[in-house]
Amino acid sequence: MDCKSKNESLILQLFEVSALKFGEFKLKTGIVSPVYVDLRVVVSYPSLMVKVSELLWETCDKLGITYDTVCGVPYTALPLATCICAQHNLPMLIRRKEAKDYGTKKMLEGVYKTGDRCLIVEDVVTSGSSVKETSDLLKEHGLNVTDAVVLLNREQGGQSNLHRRGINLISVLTLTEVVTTLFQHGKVTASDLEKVKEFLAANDLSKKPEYQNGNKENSQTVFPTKPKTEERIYNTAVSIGSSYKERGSNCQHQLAARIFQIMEEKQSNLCLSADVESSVELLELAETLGSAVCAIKTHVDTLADFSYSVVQRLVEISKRLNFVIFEDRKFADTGNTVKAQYSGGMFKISEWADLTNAHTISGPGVVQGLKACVKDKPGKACLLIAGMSPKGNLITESYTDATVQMAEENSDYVIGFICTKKVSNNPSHIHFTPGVKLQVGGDSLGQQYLTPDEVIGKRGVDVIIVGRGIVESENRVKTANAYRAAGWQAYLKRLQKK
Ligand code: 5BU
Repeated sequence: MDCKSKNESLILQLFEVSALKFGEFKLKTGIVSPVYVDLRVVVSYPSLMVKVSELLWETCDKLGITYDTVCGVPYTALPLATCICAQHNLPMLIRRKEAKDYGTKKMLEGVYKTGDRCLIVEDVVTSGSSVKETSDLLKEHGLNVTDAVVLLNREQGGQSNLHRRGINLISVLTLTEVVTTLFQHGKVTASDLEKVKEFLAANDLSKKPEYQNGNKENSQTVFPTKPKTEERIYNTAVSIGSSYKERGSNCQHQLAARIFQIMEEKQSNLCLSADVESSVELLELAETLGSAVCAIKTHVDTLADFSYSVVQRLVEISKRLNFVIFEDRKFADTGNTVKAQYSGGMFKISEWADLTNAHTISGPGVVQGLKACVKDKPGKACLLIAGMSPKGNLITESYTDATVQMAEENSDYVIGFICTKKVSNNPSHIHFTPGVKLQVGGDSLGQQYLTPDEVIGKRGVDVIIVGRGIVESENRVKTANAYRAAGWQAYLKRLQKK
């Protein structure tokens, strides 16, 4: 059975045993939630418990996560951790919630040594605070915690909250996947589906300071009564039509904020696509055009004479001339493979590229795999390919929508899109558009060009990516400045229209 059908069958079973309930649930605070998740019942169904624990283990295994020991967050995840460890012959630790009032008073039971890597196992993550508490205790005991695996991510900000603490959250299921699958199987109504989506949109706990540090994981008790509409997801005065400056000062991701800031400072929304075969030429382009651009995009695998020192020099120039390095690698494989491609081989892209990009065709594992390489590097990020410029490309509207959803679920690493028009209303998302020239047209191999005015002014994107329009021009400096001016004017005009 493939991963998708395994998840599907698990979701249906969880629904059958009433671990997932839909309707109106008045919670402790009097607030009404459209969904209630109670995975405690799983212990009463042994084959389901084994299935859940196998999926937790497999998900980590596919991503190549390594660890020396496992600890379940008490209490629901304790039996899950036990099954994983018994089945795969792994040592386990038990975290006590309360210290014993007799004997050793230990909060952590089991055998371990300082520096051991411990994988945390959890049933449901909302704000992430229970995982954080467990991680704090493990760290106090000298263990190293970098990854946590959860059966169900409620997509309410737990992932970003944990990422901020250096913990990579790996999830088997998301609430959106759960409710969508149940809808597809006729188990919940379209209205249930809509209510959950609206509810999620309105309840991102990563934006609420009390959930960033506190002990409020049981946030099933604090949902608001009224779901908000799509327009209200981004509950701030800043919209996608606001200035780069405003958007930059309101976005969470370090690299997104930096790109907005560079654009504003240099008055440039131009990304040079430095598509050349010689390292000398690449460095020359960076030296001569670096001050006119916000980013330089590379295809390092087209350099005939690649050596690692070239990218080291490029990094030095990028710091001096203040631009971002974007390796247009278009990762598209399994999580495990992209992880090796991003951090390894001769290119070691994750070491020097600030930004890279990925196709979403292979599902969320691609993002998880990439993210795993840079979890200690908050200045690294990725764009998802939500649209392409070439004629006849196979990207459909639903593919684009699913890609945007994937970006939302990975806001700790995904900061925007490659696209040909605005695809997201989230003001933190940066839209990068290739296939741009001062004259519309195309090449003989399917490339299609639109003007800066069209893509920035009319289609609402943020950054123009220009390659041959500059690289093949007679005077690269002059032409780059012409593109910079055209992109910036189109942006200013758009702001005025607002
Ligand atoms: P051009 O010379 O301006 O056509 O170069 C465009 C660059 O953008 C080139 O490096 C492409 O690989 C890249 N590109 C694109 O043109 N269209 C797409 O849809 C994507 C990337 Br994704």
